[in-house]
Amino acid sequence: MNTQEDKEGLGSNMKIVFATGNAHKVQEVNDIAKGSGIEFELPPDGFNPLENGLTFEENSLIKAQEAARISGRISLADDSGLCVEALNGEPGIYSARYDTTPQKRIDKLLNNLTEVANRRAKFVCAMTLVDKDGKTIRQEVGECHGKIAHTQTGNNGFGYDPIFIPDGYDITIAQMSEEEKNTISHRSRALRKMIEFVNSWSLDAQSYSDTDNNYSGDNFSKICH
Ligand code: ITT
Repeated sequence: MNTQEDKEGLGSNMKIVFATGNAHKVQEVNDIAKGSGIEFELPPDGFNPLENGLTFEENSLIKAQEAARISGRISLADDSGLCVEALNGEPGIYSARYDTTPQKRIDKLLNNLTEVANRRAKFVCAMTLVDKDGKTIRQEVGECHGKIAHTQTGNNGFGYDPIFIPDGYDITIAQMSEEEKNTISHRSRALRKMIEFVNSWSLDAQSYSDTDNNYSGDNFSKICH
């Protein structure tokens, strides 16, 4: 039988704090992680990170460290957004702050692309896993490429899903089932790499160095860039 420590550490049936205030993200990552032995939980009350990083990677580290600080547990964060080629990558890391409501953000983006022929865009998701002291264990990035539709369609998903048509499709993500979104999304691409890493990693005291801010050893050769 697993002890509480087993369940909340890294091993089979582990529970990891998912550092977000966006409940939809937690639902998505738990759907993607089904069958992996990992379950994600919202952080405790009081999770309010100051997202003042300049990249998706920096902001995901800030969120993961804040969740670890208030929970005292291993935490994973996702910072994500939509980068539009014709807008020089905007809204990018400011996707959640582009305007005051999800509908206004969609309207603003479509307005900014009126009569713009180049509709190329990509969703980006950077994930950072930190230990209970906030030290980086691993970073992974996932992308989903596509284009911005001329009008919004569909009710599934969240955020900019109603105006994003992934490559190889002629429907928006908001017209897809959750299962379909999870086969191609930026979040699923980053998370699958993270799960593969976590499941292949046995926490080895020998491979942990207290003197630097990262883990060392063979399993950690590709750690946080
Ligand atoms: P947390 O910071 O608490 O995680 P958030 O929603 O503010 O929640 P981000 O700072 O990572 O998350 O901002 C991501 C924004 O990018 C999100 O609010 C959406 O507007 C957009 N976005 C990210 N992933 C998306 C997805 O899968 N589908 C549609 N829009 C997405």
